[in-house]
This record gives sequence, C-alpha cells and structure tokens, in this order.
Amino acid sequence: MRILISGFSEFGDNKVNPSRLLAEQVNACAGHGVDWSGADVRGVVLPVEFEVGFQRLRDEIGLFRPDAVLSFGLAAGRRTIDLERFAVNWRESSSMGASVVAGELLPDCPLALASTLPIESIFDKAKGACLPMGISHSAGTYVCNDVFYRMQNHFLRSRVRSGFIHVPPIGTDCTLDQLVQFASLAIGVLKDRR
Ligand code: PCA
Repeated sequence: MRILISGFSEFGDNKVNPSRLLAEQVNACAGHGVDWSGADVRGVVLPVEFEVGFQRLRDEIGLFRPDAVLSFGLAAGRRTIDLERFAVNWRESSSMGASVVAGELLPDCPLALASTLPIESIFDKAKGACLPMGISHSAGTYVCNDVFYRMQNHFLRSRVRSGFIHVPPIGTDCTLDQLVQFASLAIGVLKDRR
C-alpha cells in the first residue's frame, strides 16, 4: 500500500510549519524507526499558493500512484490534531499575502465534498493513544481548503482515499513526535480497512 503525506511551506507570520516538518520526517524515516504498517510512505511539501499547491500535489500523485493521501496543514489557532470533514468550493480573499478574489474554486462543482478517510476510526484510535484529537467541519477558505477541495474532486469516482488534517503549532499541546505517531496510527487504520 502506498501512502502520500503532504505538508505545506511556511506562510505569513508562521515561520515554522509543522506539516512541512511532518512530511520531511516521513521521508527521513521511511523504512526505519517508525511503524508504517508495511506501507510505502512518501512525503511532499506544497507551496502555500492557491491552485499551485494542488498542482504540486497532483504531480506527485501522478508519479507515486498512492492508495491514500493524507494532506496536512497548520491551523495556528487550534490546539488539537483536527480531522477535517468537508472541503468547500469557495475561497476568500486572504489577509496573508497576495490578495485574491473571493469566489468558487471550481465552477459547476458541488458546494462541498466530504473527506473519504475513515474519520471516526482514525479519531478513536488516535484518541485511545492519548493524542490531542478533534474533528472539524471547516478547513477554512484559504489554501488548505483549496488543496483539500481540488484533491477530493480529483479522486471522485476513484478508490483512493483522501482527506485533510489541520495540526496545531508544535509546542506544549502537540509535538512533532505526536504528529508522526498520528500519521502512523492513521495508516494502520487504512491498512486494516483494505
Ligand atoms: N495552513 C494554511 C495554508 C497552509 C497551511 O499550512 C491554511 O489553513 O489554509
């Protein structure tokens, strides 16, 4: 089973993006040190730019042909690892960087698309391992949501499972080791479901 894990670069005032650290850590420890349930795991870091972020992810999907994609991004104001349920077909003008016009991401497409990850099972397993967990109903209207929506649209009518996870800043609430542990547990759940 092949699993692609994406993170994002730094953006705005966020000088550290834990999702990038996670994606890099995945590549650094692929094959040793962490239990990936026998999966072939690869990390990719995306630029924080509408459309361009997803283009990078799509290129990697084309090359790696994953069975599942776990896409991660930073939510600076949150304190838990949040499994996102829905991506919305909307982007809002950004206070962080270049101004963008608010509007639909993809015309004539559904207002929202759901994660196809087994959210409850992943949540229960991670919570059982004492990780700081949450379930969220909105990934916002910035680049994380843009990547999430385009990814869900890309995998419509496919067997590939995909979803988005927002993570808090690295610190007292959550460590990088806990993010790696979360990814490992989530992959274990995906493996069990096959
Ligand atoms: N977080 C931003 C974009 C990149 C990231 O890591 C977001 O929540 O949209």
